[in-house]
Amino acid sequence: MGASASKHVPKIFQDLDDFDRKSAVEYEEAFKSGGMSKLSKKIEEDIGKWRNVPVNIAVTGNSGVGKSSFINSYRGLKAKSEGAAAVGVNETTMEPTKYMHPNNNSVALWDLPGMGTKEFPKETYLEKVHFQTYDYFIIITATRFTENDIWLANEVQKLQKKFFFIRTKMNMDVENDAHDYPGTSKSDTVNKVREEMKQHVSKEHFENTKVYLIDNHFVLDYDFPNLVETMIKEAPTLKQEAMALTLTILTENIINQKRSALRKRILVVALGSAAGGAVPLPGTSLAVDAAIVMGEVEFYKQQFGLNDKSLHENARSLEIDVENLKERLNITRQLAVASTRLIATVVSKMALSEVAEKVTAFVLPVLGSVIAAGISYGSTVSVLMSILDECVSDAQIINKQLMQKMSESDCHK
Ligand SMILES: Nc1nc2c(ncn2[C@@H]2O[C@H](COP(=O)(O)OP(=O)(O)OP(=O)(O)O)[C@@H](O)[C@H]2O)c(=O)[nH]1
Ligand SMILES: [Mg+2]
Repeated sequence: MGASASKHVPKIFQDLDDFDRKSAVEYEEAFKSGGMSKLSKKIEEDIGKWRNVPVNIAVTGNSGVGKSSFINSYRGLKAKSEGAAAVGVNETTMEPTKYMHPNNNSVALWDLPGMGTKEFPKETYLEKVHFQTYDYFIIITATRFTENDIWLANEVQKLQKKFFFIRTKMNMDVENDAHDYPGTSKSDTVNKVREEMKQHVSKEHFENTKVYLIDNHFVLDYDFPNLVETMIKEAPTLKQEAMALTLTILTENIINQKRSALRKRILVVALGSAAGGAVPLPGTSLAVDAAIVMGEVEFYKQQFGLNDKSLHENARSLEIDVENLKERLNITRQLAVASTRLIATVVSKMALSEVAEKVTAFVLPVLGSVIAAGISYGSTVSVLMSILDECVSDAQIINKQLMQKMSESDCHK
């Protein structure tokens, strides 16, 4: 079966066609030369790599436009959260100020000092703020871009760096229009501002540059989701994974991006399944490495906003009881108190044995000796993939309900 198995890629691997054979060989070598302990060390290093990929986002714009608020929103923080950038305080930044993402020290947003001052004259501005360190420049306005904003966009472009034009405080425009011109809908205001901004930047020779209309207080609304998705899409592959796994803003696309990063990770994580750690799943012929499964399930819950803290926050946003929210989800209720027995109950409904066999057959040609030692590899992989999909589906349910709630409250404006 071995050789032919690699030709018939099981369905489960269809989105894993870049299953990295080169690193598979390295795992096999690590195991052969140093046994399970060397292999485990390598696995740990590899699955933690995304936390060491630096992503640096520079944020600029006039005073009061919402730079600090944007820095907080991107990091999933409220103004009053611990570690949040001070909002509404006129803080003159004298040097680039770094704000790290609470989930990942390697992802940072930088509040840049304004340019054109004595300390930061235009001529030396970019050098002084170390422009080469940033992956993106976020240029923010709450009205129209200033001469300095436009100058910066041009310079950043010349240096082959990426920038995004952002227009904040959309909710204020929507509310003002509805007050001043009763009957104006939210989309009327959005379309009007979009057209105004388009004409404004076209005059500055940015005909094809999108201006993202956002409101920092509503990250699932306006162009905020599209902005973060585009930032991920335009990053190099390694940074894409780091950004997707770091983000706490969950949109349908980000949930899918997280899913694909986590699926790839499963093949590596499960290599650590040691014969000694295998626990039989009652009612099935399978054994899984319980420690690995539990560890990953905790990670999924954190990634998809399914841990207690996030569930409470989401229930509050949906104006329902947290127990009621759990009722609406597929498995969270069971996994909230994850234990092997409960995991077994969850997965016993699924036809896993066949998948487990196929997984083992698929990797056997490259990872023969590792798999022989970790008898539960195939079932650990298939159990994790099933649980991952349940978590993805829960995250999508919550996301849909939040979106629906948002559109209902728009209708009542
Ligand atoms: N409605 C609304 N208010 C916002 C938005 N962004 C920021 N604000 C408010 O605008 C005020 C200024 O926001 P900050 O985030 O402190 O602005 P800043 O650009 O960091 O200001 P400086 O640090 O002084 O340059 C605060 O009261 C924020 O709550 C937004 O998108 N919508
Ligand atoms: Mg500020």
